Amino acid sequence: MFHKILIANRGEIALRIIRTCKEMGIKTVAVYSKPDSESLHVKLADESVCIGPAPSLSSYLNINAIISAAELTDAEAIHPGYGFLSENAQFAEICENCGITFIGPTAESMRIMGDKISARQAVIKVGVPILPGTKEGVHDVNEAIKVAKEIGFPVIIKATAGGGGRGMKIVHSPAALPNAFATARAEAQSGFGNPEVYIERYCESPRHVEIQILADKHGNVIHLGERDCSIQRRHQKVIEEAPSTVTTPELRKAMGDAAVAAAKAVNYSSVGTMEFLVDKNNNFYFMEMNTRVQVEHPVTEMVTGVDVVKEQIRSAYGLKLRYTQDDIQIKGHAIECRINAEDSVKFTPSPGKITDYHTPGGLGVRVDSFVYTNYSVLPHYDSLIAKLIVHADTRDEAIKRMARALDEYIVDGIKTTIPFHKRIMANKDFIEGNIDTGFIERLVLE
Ligand code: MV4
Repeated sequence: MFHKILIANRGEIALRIIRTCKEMGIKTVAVYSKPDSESLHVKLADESVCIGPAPSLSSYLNINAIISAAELTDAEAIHPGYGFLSENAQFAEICENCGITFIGPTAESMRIMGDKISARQAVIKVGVPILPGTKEGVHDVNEAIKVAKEIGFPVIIKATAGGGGRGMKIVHSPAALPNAFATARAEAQSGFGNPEVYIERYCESPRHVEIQILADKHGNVIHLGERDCSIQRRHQKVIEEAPSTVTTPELRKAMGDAAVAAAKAVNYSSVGTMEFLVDKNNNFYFMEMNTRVQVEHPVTEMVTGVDVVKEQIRSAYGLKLRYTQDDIQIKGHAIECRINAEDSVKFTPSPGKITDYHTPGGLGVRVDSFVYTNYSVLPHYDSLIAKLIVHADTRDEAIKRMARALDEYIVDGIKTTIPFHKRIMANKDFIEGNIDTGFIERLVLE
């Protein structure tokens, strides 16, 4: 196994990775920006290297500084976490060229899945269902109107180089298309450096259901069931749960088989996630693949007992998968609430010093965080300060356990989204499992 891994990230995910490394007997190197010197990931790692000033471009995205830190400390592998360099194929390539293992898939798999049109083409070949849409990029407005009429309105315009919902345009009529098409192309250019867009049939009020997969470098792929991430606000997930209230064993098997086939289609190795939309009739459609460990991976860990980060490291080292599909059983129900340093009504950032901090505990409660009393939440980075995860036998018990844990949680000195989560745990539609991607918008209007 690796002797030493460098973690090219900060915050809760850096701690999450360090914890698994410790259990595997692997030494860890933290990298940090100047204002992060007091962060827990620096204190918990065996060694640490400062890689630059506060702005991410100069530190956590600074490839030269990170590779230098790995060479300086003799780290054999780099774990990118999520965000930052985690889906940067060029970074993966540079690591490999320097003799450092990138803990993730190959640069080639990342490139295919990073381009949404090539991802669609790759999965269509193996029979994975997708929404009707264009097979190539759409380059002029007359062509856009022609294909939109063939698909049928409403349609959605998406950036080929996009992902995560940014820059999408929903179009309800031919008259609205020219404007939407021009705006989508301009936003794709400014957001992703590539103006190309494609068009799909728009699916109204879907569920966002994603399948976690595990793949080794020997062609073995299994899935760990689904997560329902329908509770989102402006394409930021707020609550995730496993299993989904829509999945029957049959639907889980169909989606799981599709996810495994899609992974095999791009020779995928490492952990990854296939994102699907599920419509009101329980039809599912492939949207995109995330080629990294995700924020919400703990809910899958709680219901399967599999340490996703440990399997990712083992896979990167070249070990064969030690589970077969039949070994994976979904047990109970898990929910994760993302606790952000934000105003819980306006969602504006609320950085600053945490004057008092107390985490909930008890049976079935897990807190993945990096903050402590007197820690100052920095304004430079993501506002996620903690993930509160609960596990129980049933969904009803998990909701009650989450409400209880949220009541115990004390974070003084800054505003957090804890009050917003308490509201959701008491919401009738949430309790009944009546959720789709429009849930929060309806709740905020109440
Ligand atoms: C869609 C869609 C409906 N129809 N595609 C958002 C994240 C990205 N991975 C895919 N997303 C969506 N793609 C089709 N053809 C709905 C979403 C979607 C969404 C759209 C508008 C507002 C909020 C949303 C939340 C989740 C998913």
